[in-house]
Amino acid sequence: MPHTFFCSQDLYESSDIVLLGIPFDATSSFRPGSRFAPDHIRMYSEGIESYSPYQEIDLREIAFYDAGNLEGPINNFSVLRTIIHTQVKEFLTQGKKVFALGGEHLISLPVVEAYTSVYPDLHIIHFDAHADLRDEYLGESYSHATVMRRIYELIEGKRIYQFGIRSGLRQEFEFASQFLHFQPFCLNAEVLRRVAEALIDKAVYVTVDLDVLDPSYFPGTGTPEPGGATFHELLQALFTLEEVNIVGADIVELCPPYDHSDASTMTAIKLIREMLLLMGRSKIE
Ligand SMILES: [Mn+2]
Repeated sequence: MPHTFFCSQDLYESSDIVLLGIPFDATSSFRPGSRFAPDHIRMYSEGIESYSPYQEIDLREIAFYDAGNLEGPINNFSVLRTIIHTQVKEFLTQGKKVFALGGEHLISLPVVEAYTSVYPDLHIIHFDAHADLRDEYLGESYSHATVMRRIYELIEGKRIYQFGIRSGLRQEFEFASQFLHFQPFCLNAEVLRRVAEALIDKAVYVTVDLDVLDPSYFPGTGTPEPGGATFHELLQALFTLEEVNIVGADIVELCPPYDHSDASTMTAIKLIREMLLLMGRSKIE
């Protein structure tokens, strides 16, 4: 069984991108299990080709290093938050781009916190079925359902762009419409192209909650939400960011126990390949 994502380079020092597994799912309220995703993804990663016929680049041409999983208390977010922040900041100060593998969506908060300390003008592109803008959920301020609200508090102004949202409270939809760049329901490539143009000189972080995909394509997730994007639509949405300076990214909420066919895992792996190529291609062109 491979212990690293396939095509990972042997040396951290010469890599541009660091893949970091964060197997945390303690606040998953409906169907936990995303803690298994990073290792499951690695184990199955050799099931796809390293060459992308979409971007016409091979993953072997990209200098990325799989740093394994972050170790920490799996049930204690306040401790884990500091551990994630410290580790990500260390990677960033060593000139790396970080690609985080969740785990549940709450892991994005400390990753983004580390990013904003290095990139104070960070912009965020967020793909998700859920707005994740609640102020609290089940008595918790820190939850997969509040993560974008906490990130909003970290980042002043309209620097968050949400796509694909089709579930949330009335207040979350009102909040998003008022305070964020909000494109609910579909992944409109035309709108994304305009966003990409507007962000051309910015440092951008991309967070992908895989439940943005329709459950018919992606049943292996904690909170499936009908009415989502196709795989092709999400891929095309990501490709509109080709010229954008993606300084960091995460992919979250794959929950392998809920898809025994592993089609969801393969979907996640293919998206990771394409996102690594998007992040790394500027170095080889
Ligand atoms: Mn979600």
